[in-house]
Order: sequence, then C-alpha cells, then structure tokens
Amino acid sequence: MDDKDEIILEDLEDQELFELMQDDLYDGFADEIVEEVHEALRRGLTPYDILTQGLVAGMDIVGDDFRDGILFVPEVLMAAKAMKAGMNVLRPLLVETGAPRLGTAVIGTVKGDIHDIGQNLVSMMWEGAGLEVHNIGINNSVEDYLEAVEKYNADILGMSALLTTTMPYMKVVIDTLKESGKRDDLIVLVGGAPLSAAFAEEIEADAYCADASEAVVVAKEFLKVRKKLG
Ligand code: B1M
Repeated sequence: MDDKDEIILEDLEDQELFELMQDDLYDGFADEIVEEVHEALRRGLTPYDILTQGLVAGMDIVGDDFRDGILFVPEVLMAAKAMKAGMNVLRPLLVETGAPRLGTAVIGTVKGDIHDIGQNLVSMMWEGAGLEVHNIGINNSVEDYLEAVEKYNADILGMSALLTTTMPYMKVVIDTLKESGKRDDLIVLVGGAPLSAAFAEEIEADAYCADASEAVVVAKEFLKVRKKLG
C-alpha cells in the first residue's frame, strides 16, 4: 500500500488539502484531483479558492520545474490533464449565473501556441460573470479570430499567448483588425504569462489582464463604458 492510500481526505486541514492537490497535480493524478476538489467543495471552500490555491498553485510548481529541466513535456501534459479534470468539476459552479447577459466575447490562443488552460479559465470566469463566451481554442490565425468575431457579433476579443515567440502574433491580429476597419468596434483584451501592460499598450490592445479575475473586472469596466456611450 503506498502512502497516498492511507490519506483520509476528511482528516486534512484545508491547507493540507490544498498542498495535497498541488502534489497530485504535479504527479498528474487526475482521479485524485477530482476527489480532492469534491472534498474541498463539500467543506464549503469556494470554487475560486480551490482553483487558485489548489490547482493554479500546483501548476505554478510544475511550471518552475519544467523551466528548470526537472519535468518534461509528457509529465507536464499529465499535470495539464489533471488540472483540466479538476476544472471540469468546478466549471458548472464558476459559470453558474442568473445575471442577464452583459455582452459577447470571443477568446482563443494565438497561432503557434497550444497552451489553453489559462484561456479556458478566463472563459469560465467570463461566463460566470454573465458574458456569452465563444472559446475558439488554440492555434488561431487572424482569419479564425476575424471569422469568430463576425459570426458571434462579439463585443470583446480575448487573446492568449504563453510563449514569447507567439505573443507578437497578437499585433498581427490587431493590425489586421485596423486595416479592415473593425478595430474600433471591439474591446481587445490580452493575457498570458509572458505578457505585460506595456506590451498590451505597444500592440494597441485595450488592456492586459494578469489573471482570470482581472479579466472579469476589466471586461465589465469596458462593457460599462461602451453601454453608456452606445
Ligand atoms: Co509549456 N511553456 N511549452 N506546455 N507550459 C510554458 C508557458 C513555459 C513558461 C514553461 C517554462 O519554461 N517555465 C515555457 C515558455 C517559455 C517562454 O516562451 N518564455 C513553455 C514552453 C517552452 C513550452 C514548449 C515550447 C516546450 C517544448 O515543446 N519544448 C511547448 C510549446 C508548445 C506550443 O504551444 N507550440 C510547450 C508545451 C506545453 C504542454 C503542451 C506540455 C502544456 C500545455 C497543455 C495545455 O495548455 N493544454 C504546457 C504547460 C502546461 C506549461 C506551463 C507549465 C503551465 C501553463 C498553464 O497552464 N498555467 C507553463 C509554465 C508557466 O506558465 N508557469 C509553460 C496555468 C494557467 C492557469 O496559467 O496560462 O498563465 P496561465 O493563465 C493565466 C494568466 O496568464 C491569464 O489568466 C490565466 C488564469 O489566471 N491569462 C489570460 C491567460 N490567457 C489569458 C487571456 C486573456 C486574459 C488573461 O484574455 C483576455
């Protein structure tokens, strides 16, 4: 019997439960993550705390060890799978809302980039805040973004990039929006670990969002201004 078999989730302090989630996410144990998320919910912890203190904190450790050559792509993929399993449990709770629709958003990761956990999180939180969200996934070309924005008559375009090599593509999208005369109709919000407010300003996005909760606040602020003006 390994040590994990002896752990009784109910006996753990909240902080110990979060630490166990971080360890199990690191090890890519999706089934255990699902059980632990359910246990955290059972004891009344909020979906947001479970997400940030358990899952996202675990993924931060994975990221550090990936950078330092301790973990490799297969292990990180297992961790990502475990993260998504946990997010699937939280999803209905994060998107639960009786609020009227505030506006419509399209979000996707830019061309050449297949990281989607962060933008999936933003999607969920935007839905929870009352936005109609169309998540167009990973590896999106200019054409993909433009087609989706038109199809869904979006108020907001959200772009995500996790690589320093893919973030410049956001400027390509914004420049194309300008050339086609569609830039001013849209609120363009960008995010992803290597970005910054300065980069967002440089590419003429409307704002940089450091994390999913900031993405909610910023989206709401821009929509409020737009509705007043419109
Ligand atoms: Co990759 N990877 N990866 N990876 N990966 C990073 C990004 C890296 C920083 C790891 C490292 O070295 N420490 C590094 C990038 C270095 C750089 O560019 N400077 C890196 C690398 C190098 C690579 C590969 C090139 C590795 C290789 O093949 N040699 C390769 C590239 C593949 C490609 O995209 N073409 C690669 C592959 C992968 C996996 C497939 C194994 C996997 C992705 C699985 C998936 O997403 N389905 C993976 C993962 C998981 C990571 C790390 C470990 C974790 C990313 C993550 O999910 N974080 C990452 C290290 C790190 O970031 N610390 C790393 C959790 C998530 C909740 O946070 O995505 O930052 P984040 O999202 C946040 C905010 O940034 C913000 O809100 C989110 C929630 O709070 N946000 C937005 C994000 N998007 C937003 C959009 C918005 C608003 C806010 O719109 C409005």
